[in-house]
Amino acid sequence: MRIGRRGMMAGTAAALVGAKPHDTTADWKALAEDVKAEMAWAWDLYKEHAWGKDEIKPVSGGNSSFPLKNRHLGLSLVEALDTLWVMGLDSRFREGIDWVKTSLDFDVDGEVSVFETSIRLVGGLLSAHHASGDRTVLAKAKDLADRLLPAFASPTGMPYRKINLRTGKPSEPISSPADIATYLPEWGTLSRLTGDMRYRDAARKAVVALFDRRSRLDLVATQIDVRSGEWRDRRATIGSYCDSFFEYLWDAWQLLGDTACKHMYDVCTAAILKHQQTWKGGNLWFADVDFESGQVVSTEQDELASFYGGLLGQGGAMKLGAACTESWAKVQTRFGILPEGYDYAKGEPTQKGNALRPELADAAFNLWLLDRKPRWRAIGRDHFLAMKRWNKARYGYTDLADVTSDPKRQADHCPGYWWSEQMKYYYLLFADTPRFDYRRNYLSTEGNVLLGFRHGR
Ligand code: DMJ
Repeated sequence: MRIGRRGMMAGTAAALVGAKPHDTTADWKALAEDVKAEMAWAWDLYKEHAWGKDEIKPVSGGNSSFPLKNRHLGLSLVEALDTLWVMGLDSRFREGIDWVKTSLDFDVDGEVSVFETSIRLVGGLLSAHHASGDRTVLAKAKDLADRLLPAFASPTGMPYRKINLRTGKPSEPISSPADIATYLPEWGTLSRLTGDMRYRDAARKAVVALFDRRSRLDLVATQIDVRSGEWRDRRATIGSYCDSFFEYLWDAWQLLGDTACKHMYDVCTAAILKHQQTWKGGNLWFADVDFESGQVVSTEQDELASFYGGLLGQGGAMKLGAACTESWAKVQTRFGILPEGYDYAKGEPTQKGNALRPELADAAFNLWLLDRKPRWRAIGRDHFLAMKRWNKARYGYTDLADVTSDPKRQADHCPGYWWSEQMKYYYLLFADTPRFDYRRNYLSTEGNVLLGFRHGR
């Protein structure tokens, strides 16, 4: 049964989630079919109202551009491709691939974020190539990476934050660990597929340059000048600005067998556990601290930090990873949808919106891949059901302006990662699909599958 919009808006905070949090039973196959049906529904609306645009506005039916200003690169379409394929939505996948081959053109006089463009578009095209085997799609990924590559020509080897796609002129030298060091899995894959090692080498040099500038406590802060290598901020966090730096140290080891990255991951993780790990009321959190003294500077957590339990689990710290994910799952149970910011010391949201985020589902999926405990599936189920209840709008799924209001207030934006991340995590968690190798796989920070698709099924 589909609940009507009016029905979705009714109800109290206590009744937000579709099933009791610790109930780990469900008809998983039926849930997987439901996820797939929602994906098909959203794709068809995107096709009708925003085809080739970056992002649909799910409430008004308009569109918005990202990562360029006022020019579109079909971001949502590219991000959706491997999700469509793994769900078996083959005709939709083919129409998306056809659009990429005939209409996607990166020769645009405009500035993009190097990091966002790489994880979303280079990564999206590489996973679409993995799904389709189509060399034209790979050529598009290479063309885009070639346009981003000049950003790495700084005195330190750490990339500028932005670059003009046509002229190759870099800009914005003040950058963050996430912007600097979230490339190796995609760019290493591109090097492997093309035989051109420049991508991997540039990405690797940037990682090492950043790691070498860590403090004596082995912590990194959020802002650094890529020209001088001088830090411009002192706050160490596992959240926004730093999150995927840690993730890609582990991932470069996992996907590329890079032992130096494994070492860097171990060093960074030991420092985080020593200086940032905080227990409050039995819940595990990670304080923001001064990167040189270790003093706590903030007890606010970004929602983005809720991915971290999955990473800890992957790195071998399963108990801590599970505890971290359970801390966030309690916040999910309390608000239905996680707020963008949450202060664990006060037990209050600090930013009441939610940008249709996938991180808790990401952590649940990663933990489930490791130990197959039904609890992680249940967290993913609750994430999905709450999203269906609160984020569904006339033209697709939208972000929320306030998760604490009753009813929750919708905004009007569907970010590209929605197509690549949570819809895929839910489906893979519930479906047991033969198209995916559940033992040997790799999903990027954007959920792009760079290893693990099984063809002929
Ligand atoms: C995604 O673009 C990636 O996961 C990134 O690393 C940080 N988070 C967003 C989605 O919230």
